[in-house]
Amino acid sequence: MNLLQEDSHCRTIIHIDMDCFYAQVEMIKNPQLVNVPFGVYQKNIVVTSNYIAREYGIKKCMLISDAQKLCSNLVLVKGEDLHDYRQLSYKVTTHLQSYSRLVERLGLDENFVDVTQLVSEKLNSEDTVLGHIFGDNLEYCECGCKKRLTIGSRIAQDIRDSINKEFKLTCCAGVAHNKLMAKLVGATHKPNQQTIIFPNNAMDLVSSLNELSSIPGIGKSICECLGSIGIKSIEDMQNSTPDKLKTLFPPDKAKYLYNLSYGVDEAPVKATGKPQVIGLEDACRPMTVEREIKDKIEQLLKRLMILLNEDGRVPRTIKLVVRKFDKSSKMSHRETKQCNVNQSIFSGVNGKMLPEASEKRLVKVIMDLFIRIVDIKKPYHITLLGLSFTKFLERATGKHSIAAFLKKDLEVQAITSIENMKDLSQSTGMDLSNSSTDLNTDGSESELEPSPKKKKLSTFIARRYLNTDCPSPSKLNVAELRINCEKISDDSFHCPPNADIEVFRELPKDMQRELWQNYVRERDREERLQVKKPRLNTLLNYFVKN
Ligand code: DCP
Ligand code: MG
Ligand code: MG
Repeated sequence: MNLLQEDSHCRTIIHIDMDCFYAQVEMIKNPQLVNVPFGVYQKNIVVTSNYIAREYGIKKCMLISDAQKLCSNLVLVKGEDLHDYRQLSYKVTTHLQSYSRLVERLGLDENFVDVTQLVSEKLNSEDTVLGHIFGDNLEYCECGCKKRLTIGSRIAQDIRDSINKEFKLTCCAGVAHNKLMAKLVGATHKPNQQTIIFPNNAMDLVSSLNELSSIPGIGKSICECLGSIGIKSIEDMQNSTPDKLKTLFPPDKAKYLYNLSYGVDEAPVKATGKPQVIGLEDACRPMTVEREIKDKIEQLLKRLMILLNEDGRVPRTIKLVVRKFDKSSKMSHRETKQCNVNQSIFSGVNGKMLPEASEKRLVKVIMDLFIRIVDIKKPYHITLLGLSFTKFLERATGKHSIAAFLKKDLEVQAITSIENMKDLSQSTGMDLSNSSTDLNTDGSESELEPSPKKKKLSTFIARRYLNTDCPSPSKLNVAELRINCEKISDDSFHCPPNADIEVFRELPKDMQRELWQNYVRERDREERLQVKKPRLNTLLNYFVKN
């Protein structure tokens, strides 16, 4: 089987890796570090260092003591709080999303960007390569990949320039027709450089690696498995067969791994959005009384609100993690519970702070979760508490936006449902209509999703407008939407399907029209997409359209 024939060159992928990422962030925070050798450490390990320190031979993940032997005047900066690294990391990813909606994060400092669409729009532009070219095989393929990748190299330069301008960060880029090649080739010239590889040199690049584990996607445990059937090097793998690998891995995985050894990688760049969870946890000396727990929760909540504020979305769920220490068995045990939170809690957020009353409500919600995990009538020893928010809505923009209007409507509904429950929830902001998280008997986490009810109009529209995680119209069945459409007046607009007609009727006429028109626009677009190959949407397109 000639696997290389399966290797399509139609994509253009750029891999971006920030230079000495944590160190760069520290240099932005403290410019005095720029001209001295310094390392960022966690516990007793230097996790990275600036490039001046690397000239002394300091490598990532060296023991501090070893690093100091190499460079006696090494400055050390603690890097255990990842907050600033994470913050800049997401900013970079968001920035990259203006080049393509297909941006995939890999760790904190790397992103794959599939710029195939952008390249196709620039096919008439200048085509001399920017940056280094890997390999010396000049037998170019006829499929047009040479031109596409060349344009990709110019986009990579543009991306790197813009990252530098926007964030004062330097990075490396690799340009290739697949993710594997883009990542590998980007690392061939560092720092602050970029390299392109054409497919005819892919085998040379793979073969230049020292060991199997240097291939991204082949980690330690896979290497151990492969070793058990005598595959110890990249060459061994190339001389093996997918059938042989199938004795260890499922067929798809076997083929995927085998292909990697030939530089073939069909894996798509998967768009990664914002994180699904924003959370933090703190280990602590054993806490045994409720007051200590409450203090800790208040501290955690304050820090969590800073992260939430930076993220900009509104969470629908809060989760508490508790680690209990059992004195008799000397064992620790983690338990998690979550519940929905009323959106209204976040409506008056001022900067990073929750209004005092909202904070109290939220702390009460969390303490209620705690009491559901820990029997406070009996002695307990809590050695870790964690808090996280999940299931987000985008925050409404503009006071008078439809989103803001509908968000208010959401709150009214939530409050109504709490009032109907007439108990605990009123003071706490817990939305009891969906708080039935039960601890499994084994103590493991259980996350109950809301039952798939018909969506309320407010939810439906708010999600549409707030651009959140609801199924996109593309995932809805267009025919079904049509059938469910209900005409509400003699005007030419209707209630969008799957929506609550009662609430829709309450909306001002111009909003009804706008909502209907939006729905029709989406529906028509959807139909067009079914016959046409999808046109990639850039973030810019999205905003222009909306
Ligand atoms: N990191 C870590 N533990 C590791 C490796 C890295 O905490 N074992 C952190 C520190 C790095 C960041 O992740 O700054 C990104 O990892 P990279 O491997 O990309 O390393 P750098 O960006 O620091 O350096 P380079 O310029 O080689 O990319
Ligand atoms: Mg890096
Ligand atoms: Mg990296």
